[in-house]
Amino acid sequence: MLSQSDSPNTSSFTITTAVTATSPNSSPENNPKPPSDDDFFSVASSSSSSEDNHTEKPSSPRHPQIPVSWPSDGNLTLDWVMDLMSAFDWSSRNIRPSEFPSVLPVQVFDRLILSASKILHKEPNCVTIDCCAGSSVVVVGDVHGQLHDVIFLLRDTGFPADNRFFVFNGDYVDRGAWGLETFLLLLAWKVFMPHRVYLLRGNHESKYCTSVYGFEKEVLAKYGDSGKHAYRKCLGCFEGLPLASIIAGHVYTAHGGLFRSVSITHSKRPKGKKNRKIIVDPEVNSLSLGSLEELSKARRSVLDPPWEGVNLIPGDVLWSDPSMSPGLSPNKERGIGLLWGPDCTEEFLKKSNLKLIIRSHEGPDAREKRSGLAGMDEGYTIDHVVESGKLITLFSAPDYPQFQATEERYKNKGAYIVLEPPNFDAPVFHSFEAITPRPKVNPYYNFEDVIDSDEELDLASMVSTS
Ligand SMILES: [Mn+2]
Repeated sequence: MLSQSDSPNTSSFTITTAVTATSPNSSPENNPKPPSDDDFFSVASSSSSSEDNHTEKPSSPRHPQIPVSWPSDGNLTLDWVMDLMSAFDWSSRNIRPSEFPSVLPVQVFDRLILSASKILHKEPNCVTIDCCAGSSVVVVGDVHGQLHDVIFLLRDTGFPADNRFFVFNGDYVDRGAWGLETFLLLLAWKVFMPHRVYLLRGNHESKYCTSVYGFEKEVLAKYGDSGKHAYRKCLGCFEGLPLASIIAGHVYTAHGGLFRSVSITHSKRPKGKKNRKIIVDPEVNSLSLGSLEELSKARRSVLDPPWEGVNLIPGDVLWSDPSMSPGLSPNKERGIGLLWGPDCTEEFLKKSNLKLIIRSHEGPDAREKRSGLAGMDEGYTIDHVVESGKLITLFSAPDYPQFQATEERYKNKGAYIVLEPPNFDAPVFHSFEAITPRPKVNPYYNFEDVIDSDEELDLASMVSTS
């Protein structure tokens, strides 16, 4: 039903190309030619010959307007955002990563990141989305640098608009090869429509994860001499991302999910200076569920959310997972965050007067190892059904992970959720398949050695950075 080739929204790309053709500064001489003397992108040009049903013909046959320049009046427009999307789609298929500055010069990157950071840092930890009767809200889970799938999703559901809100649940970067383009595209939407597009933080929007799962190396490869500067700017922006949202007073969304109360948890453990890893509070009995009021007071502006000390709410919100066993307990698999049972889902919904929790954070690889919880084949699962409502996990990266050491792939679909008036609490699920084949590109991390699904992180290495 959601086949890419005949999506009704495909025509929106006409806008892009039309605008591109009339943009000022159009100068084909500025455009680097695709390298003809090597086969780095050979797959991109031959992709249309594949017999795969889900193959998409290159969606931007026309050369986009590059380099992208910052609007002279400093105000982003719909045309500008569409042009940026078109430029990223084109560059991902036609030029080398090291030529990225010829598409988005670092000066323009700086302006975009600065504009977005200013907006994001001012938002509260938990953003409130009050939508009117004629509006819908699209909720999106992990996308992990899979640019072409994100573009498909946006076209499929319809772009952000006055009557269409978006809440992204984090994990924009890492693993996939186009985390930079994905993150910047979403930042552009945020800057253009700050009260329609909401970008929440995922656990991968951190210094630790991006140094292990590829985003840092990706930025260094794409921005060369300016790479360290660009990476630092991204980290600064990550720190500003809010942690959670409340939609229409009925729906709570966050990347990992629920979190502990910090008011009564006093850990008296000695600080593990040189100690190795995984130090979770052994006083399980002291764990109790946190409130939205406590969430609003947490200090989220940290490069890596701490897993010990007093500022534990950000780490819980970004890293926790649901469980089928009742109660709250330390998330030993992850080494940070919590596991929470159906009773906690009920308690949180009831005391916050909510109907639905939509969280993300678990892909097909993570779910393969979770007994009692459903697999991620369709891009979503309904994990808890309790008296007050439901808990849903939403994952929006199809055919994940992009780079995988084993022959056998999960072939999972991604999904997004649409919430409609009047109550916005009856989720409509849309599953979609990956845009394949992906442009040929090298990974930015050693995917054969890096463990799956963020388990057993070497948390001690975060000490010096957080
Ligand atoms: Mn995650």
